[in-house]
Amino acid sequence: MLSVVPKTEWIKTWSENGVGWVQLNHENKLNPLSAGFILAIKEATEKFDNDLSIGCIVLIGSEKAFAAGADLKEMVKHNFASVYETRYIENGWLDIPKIQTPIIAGVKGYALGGGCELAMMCDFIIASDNAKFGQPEINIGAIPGAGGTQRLTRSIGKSKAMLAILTGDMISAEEAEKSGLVAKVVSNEEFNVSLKEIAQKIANQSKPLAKLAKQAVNVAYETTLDEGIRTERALFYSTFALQDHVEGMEAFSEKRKPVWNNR
Ligand code: CO8
Repeated sequence: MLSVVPKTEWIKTWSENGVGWVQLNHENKLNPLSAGFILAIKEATEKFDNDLSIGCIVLIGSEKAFAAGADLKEMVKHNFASVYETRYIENGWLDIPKIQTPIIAGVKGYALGGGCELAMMCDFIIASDNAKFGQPEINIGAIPGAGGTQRLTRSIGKSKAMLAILTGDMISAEEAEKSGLVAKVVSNEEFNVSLKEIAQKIANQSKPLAKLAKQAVNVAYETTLDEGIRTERALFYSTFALQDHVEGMEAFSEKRKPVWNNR
């Protein structure tokens, strides 16, 4: 593996009330994803994942784009041997789905190619009404390579995924919400406030409970229904070992809001 230097200068991070914000802040507002950039994104998200005061991570881009795909100026220099030997879409890319903390993609503008794939690696997508999704790789001599053919198909079904991947056409925010790619579309004006509210609501939950719930939902993605139901049941039983389970039950009986101890 060749060493790649993380482009930390293209990442802005801050945290507020248990929400960790990671902004893709490339000098090109289309946020082209180079190997160093994705490594910096991985490092920033992992840092928040390892911070137990953080209950929700939000990945956002610029006003123009979440990310318009692989950095084509970098990709053009590659050949088969170099992508294979440098593990071009492994370093960083394979780590983001392993984040344990709930992670939201907040998409304004373009989420194309690797950008759409990065958004789909998050737990769900909140989109501005100006968002545009797509897997246009076929138009530049490739096919999706960071999970697009798999995650898009599971998300919107074979027919719509085929249409998008074989034509390379963009999917509007409205269509993305209708087909289930996006959890919610909000107007561009209300986007920041709505995204913050959703993230805050998740960050205010019991952190271990939110992580267990995320793990259980992800099993639905990765295995059969029988196996998923078995895993869910085991994870559900495990919540009874948490102080927060006792607190949630007591708060319900006492008709008050639970105070989470995150234990
Ligand atoms: N990479 C590098 N530079 C880019 C990219 C990109 N993906 N997209 C645009 N740029 C550059 C342009 O070359 C231009 O640079 P310059 O000013 O030096 O000429 C500048 O950004 C502005 O671009 P446009 O003038 O084209 O901006 P528009 O607002 O007119 O159009 C679009 C915006 C529609 C997003 C258009 O730029 C576009 O179609 N871009 C390409 C999108 C694309 O094909 N994405 C898929 C890439 S392939 C991929 O993602 C494979 C995923 C595999 C995993 C990733 C591994 C790292």
